[in-house]
Amino acid sequence: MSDLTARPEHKFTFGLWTVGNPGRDPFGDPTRAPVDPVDSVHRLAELGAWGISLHDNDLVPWGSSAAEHERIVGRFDAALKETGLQVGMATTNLFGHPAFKDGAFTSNDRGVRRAAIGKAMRSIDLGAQLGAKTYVFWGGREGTEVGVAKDPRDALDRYREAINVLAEYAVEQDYGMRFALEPKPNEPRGDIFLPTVGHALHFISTLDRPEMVGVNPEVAHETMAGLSFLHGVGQALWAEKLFHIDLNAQRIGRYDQDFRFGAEDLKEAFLLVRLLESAGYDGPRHFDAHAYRSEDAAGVWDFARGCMRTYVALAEKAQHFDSLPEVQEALAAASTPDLGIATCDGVSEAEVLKGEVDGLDALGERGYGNEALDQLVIEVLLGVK
Ligand code: GLT
Ligand code: MN
Ligand code: MN
Repeated sequence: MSDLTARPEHKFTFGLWTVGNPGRDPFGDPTRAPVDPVDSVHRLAELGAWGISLHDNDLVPWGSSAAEHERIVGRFDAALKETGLQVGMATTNLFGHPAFKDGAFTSNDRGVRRAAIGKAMRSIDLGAQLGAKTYVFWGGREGTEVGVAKDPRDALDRYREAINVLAEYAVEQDYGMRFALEPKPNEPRGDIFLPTVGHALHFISTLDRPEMVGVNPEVAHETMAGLSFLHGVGQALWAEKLFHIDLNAQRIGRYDQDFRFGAEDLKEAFLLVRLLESAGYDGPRHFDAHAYRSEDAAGVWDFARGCMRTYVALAEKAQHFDSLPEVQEALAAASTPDLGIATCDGVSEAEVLKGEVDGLDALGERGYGNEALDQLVIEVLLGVK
């Protein structure tokens, strides 16, 4: 039996809101008691996590006085120091307050937009104080149900303005932070701006400081849109923009399920872990998921342990898979390594390339062995190979 115990070097992190999720849904009340963030720090450290992430208001409830703020942050910081847990990323709650009902950075109300930027600045200060080097922006309310109410071009101008101002602020304060934008297609808004990794990557290229901003893709979000998460992450890596990642599980076509990592589509989870590990991704493996609503307090820690064990197991399976000679043969039969070779030497070859069109009939004869290759993935996952 392999040892699937999580260790800090695996760089696993959890949001305070994930293990602290009380099991509320749109149809029902909480099924679990609130969790003290300090307890979450201790429990996660015991389970072998490397770090934690937070929204400003996960830690300091909205409406706390300055004195309460100081006391809460001091107590939390002491727990971090005691356990050695890091803050892998920080973010702002720009979705919970009623004022953000029409959006935060993209609200039609200029006053709301200004307050949203101010709230993010305060929250960036808090993140910096706790040592966060990555700052995430999930624009959950940045969208609309009523297309006629917002010109998407104006909304993108305002979104860009907010990120530019905040990037400038973080640089001015010398926080040494990078930003990561988290795409999502819908929920809680009917349609959200920057719905996919691809939209976000292009948006980043239009910013004042594009080098400082990357993406934070989430399994559930790309999958909700019916897209391949593997390809989304692949493109983010290719663009050198994978600054952070939200791991969980999701079935296509459902609400945002945020299930335990690996709980759905194990093959996609395997391919994802294999990609992250082989690409040398060195950021936090962040679980943005929560326990089923049916769980009690103990079930929450089963959930957290499960996310990490599954990741470790899949990383091990990926290594095993690639070490099998028959897998290497099957990859060669599929010409997988050939895709890494440049296709041509430039236009000087034009006449040769045109001549090669005549070879298409012969080229159409071959098979790619993909059935056998994919079956190897399944058999490795089933533990029979
Ligand atoms: C919220 C959302 C997540 C985001 C978090 C960061 S909060 O739970 O569903 O996907 O990552 O704001
Ligand atoms: Mn997320
Ligand atoms: Mn989600």
